[in-house]
Formats: sequence, C-alpha cells, structure tokens
Amino acid sequence: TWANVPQGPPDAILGITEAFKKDSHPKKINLGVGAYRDDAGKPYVLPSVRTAEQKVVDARLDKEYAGITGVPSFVSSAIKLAYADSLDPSRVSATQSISGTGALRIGGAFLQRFYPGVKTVYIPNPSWANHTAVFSDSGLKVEKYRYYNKETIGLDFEGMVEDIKNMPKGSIVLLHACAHNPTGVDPTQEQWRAISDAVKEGGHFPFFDMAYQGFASGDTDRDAFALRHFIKEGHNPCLAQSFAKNMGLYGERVGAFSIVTASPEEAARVASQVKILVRPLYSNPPVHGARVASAILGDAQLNAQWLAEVKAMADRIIDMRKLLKLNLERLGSRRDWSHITSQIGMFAYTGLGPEQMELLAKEHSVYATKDGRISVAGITTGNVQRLAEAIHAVTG
Ligand code: PLP
Ligand code: TYF
Repeated sequence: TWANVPQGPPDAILGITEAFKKDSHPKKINLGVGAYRDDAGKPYVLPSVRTAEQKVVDARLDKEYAGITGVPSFVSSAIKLAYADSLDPSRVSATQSISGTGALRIGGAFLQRFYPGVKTVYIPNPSWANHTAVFSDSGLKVEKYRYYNKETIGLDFEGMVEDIKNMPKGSIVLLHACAHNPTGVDPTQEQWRAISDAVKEGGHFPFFDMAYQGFASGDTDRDAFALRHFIKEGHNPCLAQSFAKNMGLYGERVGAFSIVTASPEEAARVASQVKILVRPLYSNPPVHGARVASAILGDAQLNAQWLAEVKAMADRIIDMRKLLKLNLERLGSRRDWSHITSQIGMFAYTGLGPEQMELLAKEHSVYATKDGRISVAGITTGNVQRLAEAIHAVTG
C-alpha cells in the first residue's frame, strides 16, 4: 500500500539529537535542540514548577475534559502575562494550545479561513525551522523578509523595514517577540517603533511568536515590549505563546493562542470560530501542564519565585556566552567573537558555515545545526573549554 511513500528527511533540529545519541565519545556535546540544561548538563525542572505540581496533585482534581479552549484560569493568566495592562482583556479571544507550535498552527488555520487580506505570511530570513512547515501546512503562502545581516552578524534593519514596506498591502508579518530563533538578534526598542510604523503603513497584520518571554532579558515585562508597543500603536495582532522554555514545561505542551480584536463583541465571534477550528483538530487540550502553569501565575509568591528562576536561567546563559568568548580569546583565536555576547536568548549564531559545523560533529563530537546555531543553554563550566578548543580548531 505504501510503496509510493518516499523516505523523508529528519527534522533539521530534532535530528541532531539522534546523531548525538549514536556517538560514543565520552565528552560529546549536544548544542542542537533549544532546551535548557543546568551547569551539570542535566535537564532542569524549575523548583517553582515542582511546588506547583505538588499543589495540583494534592488538590486531587478530577480528570474530566477541559473545555475546547482549555483551563480557563491558565488562559486568563497567560493573557495577563503577555499583555499586562496594555489592553482590556475582554477584547482578546484566547485559547489554550498544544504549546507554541500548536498556537502557531491554530493561528495559521484561523487566518487561512478568515483573514480578509493577503493570505501570505512573511517570516524573517532566517527563522525557526518549523515556521515554514506550520504555515504552509495551514494553507498559507510563506515568503521571507530580510532580517539578518551576515556582514555585521546583526540585524539588517534597513532591509527589514524596506521589505515590510514592499509587501503587498495587507500581508501577514510574523515577528519573533523576543530572543529571535536562530540568530539571537533582536531589534532595539527604537527599531521596534519603526517596525510598528512600517507594518501600519502597509496595512499589514502582525503575528507575534513569543516562545521565550523572560529568556531574552530575564524580565518578562521587558521581553513583551514589542507586543505591548504594537498594541499601544493601535495594531490588533495575534499571538502564539509557549511555556516550554520559560517554565521548562517542554513535554507538557503548554501554550496559548490569542487574537486581539476591536471589541468584546468581535472577540466573542472570533472565539466561536476558534472553537470550531480546534474541535476537529484535537477536541480539547491536556490539563495537567496548564494547571501547573496556572498555579504559578495565579499565586503571588510562586510567581515571584518563578520569575527569579527564569532570570537565573537567563543569567547562566549570559555567563556561558562570556566564558565561551573568553576561552576562544585565550586560545589565541584571531576572530572577533563579540557577537557571542551581544546576541541574546537561548542561541548563539556563531557565523560558522556548514562545513565547519560538520567538522565539529565528525572530529570533535560537538553537535549543533548546520546553520551555525548553537544552543548556549547546553554549555556548562565543564564543557566550555573543550567546546572553545573545537571551535578554534575548525575556525583557526
Ligand atoms: N517558536 C519559536 C521561535 C521557537 O523557537 C519554538 C521552539 O521552542 C516554538 C515556537 C514552539 O515550541 P513549542 O511548541 O515547544 O512551544
Ligand atoms: O529551535 C529549537 O531548538 C526549539 C525546539 O521541530 C524545537 O524551538 C526544535 C525543532 C522542533 C520543535 C522544537
């Protein structure tokens, strides 16, 4: 029956883990997938999450289905975390989602069905490897706008604004709210203001992907600047939120999708259609992770603890950036590695090419994606020197 099914390629990012597992080198290093590790290189469950989970278990809740849009207290807390006081939440149509990916997919499906403008979504070049697949599988056309400047290893701000202005009027523009994946290069607040103006000028629709709120600066409010600024400027964007990284809830699949509308009446109509979309997709989302997130966001003390833990994760990543740069300099590398510390979030975009990345894997058992992205969250005080030696060997 399936003789005509061709072998497909592995996921560009998740496939790295497969290659890493097969390697028998005792000091192999996996900097592929973006998942936080502690300084011992171990997956990290936040203490606030452990406490919240215990509270959820102790409450001996039943296992009944949630509604189509999920756990209500979770959804309202997620909305508050993202938008804070930038709007009246009755204008927001929101639903729990299967983490950030599921939120993007609901958004893609909703726009495909109802967006009255140009059904083309423009994503940055480069962007998260899964964006193209999510949106094209949703039935939208996918195009790219300039984002990263190879020469400066920074933002191609002029190119980005020019491309936004040149998109067909009423296009969909996907924006990474903070901690751009894979480059770690974000616009400044000043640049965000100009981007907002350009999106407005083109009559475009902004779609924010916020998978790292808190991870960029260590401060969830600061990281929501772009989203809240757009709202202040009168945009009515939609938003995909993920709690995979900032609560370390990866496999629990906790996220939210929301659309800012013009009025509570419009929000109700939109919400009714989001429900109609979700029902045949997965009927209703899992409850456990959302209950845990809700227990944190809804309790002042736990929330404060969580924010401190997010900051600690962000700070460890910043320390590892400094240490990697320092080690490369100590080894006598003549390259300029300042982008390692100027970039933010979970990833560093090293500037290494595909051949160098292949050498890193083959000769040094250091695994990361071939675009030169490394997950800084996988660097530890124990492996940073060996990593620097490997990078120096392939770039020296
Ligand atoms: N968007 C971006 C930019 C990401 O990097 C990720 C990965 O973490 C996601 C969305 C969605 O991830 P998840 O589905 O695990 O929340
Ligand atoms: O970019 C990353 O590493 C994370 C995790 O198909 C991820 O966003 C990677 C690939 C994928 C799903 C999640």
